Amino acid sequence: MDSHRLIAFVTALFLAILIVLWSSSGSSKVSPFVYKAVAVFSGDSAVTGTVVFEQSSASAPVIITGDLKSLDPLSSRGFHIHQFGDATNGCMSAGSHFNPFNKKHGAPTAVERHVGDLGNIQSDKTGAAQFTLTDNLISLNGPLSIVGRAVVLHAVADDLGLGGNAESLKTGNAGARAACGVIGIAEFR
Ligand SMILES: [Cu+2]
Ligand SMILES: [Zn+2]
Repeated sequence: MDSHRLIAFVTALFLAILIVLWSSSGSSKVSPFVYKAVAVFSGDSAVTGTVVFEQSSASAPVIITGDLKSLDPLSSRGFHIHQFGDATNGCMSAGSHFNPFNKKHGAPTAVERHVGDLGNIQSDKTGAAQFTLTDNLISLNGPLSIVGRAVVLHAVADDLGLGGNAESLKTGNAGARAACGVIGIAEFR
C-alpha cells in the first residue's frame, strides 16, 4: 500500500468512527420518558384552547394547565380523560372515560373513580377558563399513561358520581362532549 492509499484509508476509517460516535450520542439523548404532553381542543361547540400536561418523574403527580375560551360564562363543566385518542367521529370516537381498573365514576379526590376522572373546571364571566390541576393517578408514562388518549370538556357539570342514578356512576351526567383534544407528546424545554 503506497502512502496515498494509506492516508485515504486512515481518513475513511476516522470518518466512519466519527459517524458511529455521532449517531450513537444523538440517539442516547432521546429520552423515552415523557415530561410534557399537549392537547389542542376542537369540537361541536365554539370552545377552543390548549391543555398542557407535565410530569417531572415517574412517581410525580401530573400538573395540568388549561387555557380554554368560548365556554358559557360562570359555568362548571365536566373534564375527563377518555379512553381513545380517536377523533375520526369528533369527540364521540374518544370512547368512555379511561377506566383501566374497572371502577365506578367519581370525583378526582375519591378512592372510587375512573383514572380519567378529573372533575370540573370553572369558566369566568367572559367564558374563559384558565386553570391548574394536579392529579396523582394519571401519568404520562407507564400503564396509566394518558398519552395517545383524549381529554374531553363536557357541556354541563359532572355530578362526581353523587347524582343518585346509574348514569352518575358511569359519566357523572356531564352531558354532551363540547370539545376535545388528542393528547400528544410535546417538546420539553
Ligand atoms: Cu367525559
Ligand atoms: Zn368517569
